[in-house]
Amino acid sequence: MLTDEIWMQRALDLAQLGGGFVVPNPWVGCVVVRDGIMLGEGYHAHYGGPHAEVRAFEGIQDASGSTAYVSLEPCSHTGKTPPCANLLIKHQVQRVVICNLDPNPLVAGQGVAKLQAAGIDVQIGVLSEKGELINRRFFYYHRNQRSYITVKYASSADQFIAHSNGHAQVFSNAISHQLVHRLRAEHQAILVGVNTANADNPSLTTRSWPGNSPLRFVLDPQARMDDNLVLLQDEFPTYIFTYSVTKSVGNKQWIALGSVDYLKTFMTYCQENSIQSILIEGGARTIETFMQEIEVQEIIHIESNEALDSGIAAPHIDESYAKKYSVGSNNSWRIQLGKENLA
Ligand code: AOF
Ligand code: ZN
Repeated sequence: MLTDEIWMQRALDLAQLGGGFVVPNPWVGCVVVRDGIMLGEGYHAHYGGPHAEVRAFEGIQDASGSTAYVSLEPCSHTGKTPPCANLLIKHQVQRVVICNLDPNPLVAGQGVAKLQAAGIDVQIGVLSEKGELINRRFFYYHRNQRSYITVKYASSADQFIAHSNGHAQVFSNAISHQLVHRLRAEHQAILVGVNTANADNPSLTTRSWPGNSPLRFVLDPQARMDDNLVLLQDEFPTYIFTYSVTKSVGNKQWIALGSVDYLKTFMTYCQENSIQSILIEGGARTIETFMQEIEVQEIIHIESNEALDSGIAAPHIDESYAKKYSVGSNNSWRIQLGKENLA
């Protein structure tokens, strides 16, 4: 690896320490280096908190002539914190190395322009593929003005997702359970269909991984959700999307989308409300409807090594497109990547 790549890798590693706490912000890391010595480093640790650059420069007295490695273009807007580009200029950084440009229209090249106008040497694109991968949901949303959709489902070895009567069967082991909770923390919203809500009575919160809980969405065209479900009884907000019912009870909201183009109207609602990413957790009908009507960006299939013999069939999915986790007893598991996969 070249020197710039080594330091950028460090910035990317730091970025990911933001884990389940930064959504819908991107993961960003920053390392300040002079003469081969690291002067400071930091990362964006939680949504609403200081940006990576602020943390990296916190303890530095003199950064003049240094190089700042930032995994995302330094911001140029005054958001919850002042612009990071101004901070780098104030510290008399000589060179800024950036992994990816920030497609957020609030920034979108203006951070780079500010740095260059101040005479700073700017280099863009170091380890850009790695940065694209870790912030894929953030980038997709800002480039397409559309939510990034991840489908996750678990099945038996013979491709059933539940018993015939709709009762749930646990296919996951402790490790895949953690993976699911990590995915929840990394998405802005989680969605299930009404049949899954009524059959499983899920809470859809993040518990087995450090991070925030996603917003909870239920597709319930006919407003058939049972009143006594956790989703309607606990203290967290729930959004229920119907054809024609609009009401709210405490922080539970029913939103009418109409029966024509219901799912497309749902996607428009998400766009208008800046929902960056959605994790679809079932069931089979909801997943299949999404696969048929809406473009899905990522599929995660957790497959048990045990057969169920009968039950509700798993959605028909092109496995070459899915990331498959095979789980077994003793918490063993194996990751099988489809040909179009993200690592
Ligand atoms: C940076 N460094 O560490 C991050 C950046 O709401 P705010 O004020 O936190 O701004 C969020 C936006 O700032 C976010 O959408 C993205 O464009 C950029 N994130 N920029 O220079 C950071 N997290
Ligand atoms: Zn910033």
